[in-house]
Amino acid sequence: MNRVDLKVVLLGHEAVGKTSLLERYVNERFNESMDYQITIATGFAAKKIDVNGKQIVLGLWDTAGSERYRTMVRVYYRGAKAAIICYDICDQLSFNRAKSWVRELRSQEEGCKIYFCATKCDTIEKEKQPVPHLDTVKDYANGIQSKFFVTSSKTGTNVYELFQEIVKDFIQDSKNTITPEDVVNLTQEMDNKRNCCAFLHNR
Ligand SMILES: Nc1nc2c(ncn2[C@@H]2O[C@H](COP(=O)(O)OP(=O)(O)OP(=O)(O)O)[C@@H](O)[C@H]2O)c(=O)[nH]1
Ligand SMILES: [Mg+2]
Repeated sequence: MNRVDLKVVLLGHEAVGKTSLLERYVNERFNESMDYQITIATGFAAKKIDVNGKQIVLGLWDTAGSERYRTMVRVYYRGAKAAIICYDICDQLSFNRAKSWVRELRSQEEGCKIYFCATKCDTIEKEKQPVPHLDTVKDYANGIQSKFFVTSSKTGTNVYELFQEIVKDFIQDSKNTITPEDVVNLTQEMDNKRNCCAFLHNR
C-alpha cells in the first residue's frame, strides 16, 4: 500500500496512551498485561477504509512522547492533515505538555486540524478524578477550535468515534464525491496481512 490519502499524527507526553489508541483502532486490541514499552522515535500504521465503495487510506503516525525525541518528532508531523493530541485524563503534567504541542503545531503546521484527546477514561473512579476538570479542558479545546474526545483504549470508548470524525472532516474539507453521511455507513477492512495494517512499533 503506497498511497496515503490522509496523514494523521499522534502527539502527547510519554505514557499517555498514544500507541494503545492506535493499537485499539487498527487491531482492535488492548494488552493490559503488556509491560509498558516506550515508543522510540515513531511507529507507523496504515488503515484502508471503505466509504461507499471508495477507498481512503489513512496513514497513522505514532510518535514518541519522551522529551528526548521531541526534535525528531517534528519531522513526522510535517504534512499531517490531522493531529490527535493526547493527555492522560488524570495527569495535569501531560495536559500541560499537550498544550505545548498545540502551540508548536499551530506555529509549524497551520493546515493541520487538531483533535484534543483525554485518554484512559476507564481509570476514573470515585477516588480518582479528572485533572484538570473536564469543563476546563472543554473550554480550552473550544478556545483552540479543536474537537475534544474522552477515550479509553482499554474499553474502546470513543476510539472508533474519534477516527471516524477525522475521516468525516477530511471528506468534508476535500469536497470530493463522498458525502459525510456516507462515512456513517463506512465499512472497515481489517486484513492485517495484506490490505490493512503494517503496524511497526519502535521504528
Ligand atoms: N487503564 C488504561 N491504561 C491505558 C490506556 N491506554 C494506555 N494505557 C496504559 O498506559 C501505558 C502507556 O501506554 P502507551 O500506549 O504505550 O503510551 P504512549 O503514549 O505510546 O507512550 P510513549 O510511547 O512513551 O510516548 C501502558 O501501560 C498502557 O497499557 C487506557 O485507555 N486505559
Ligand atoms: Mg508509544
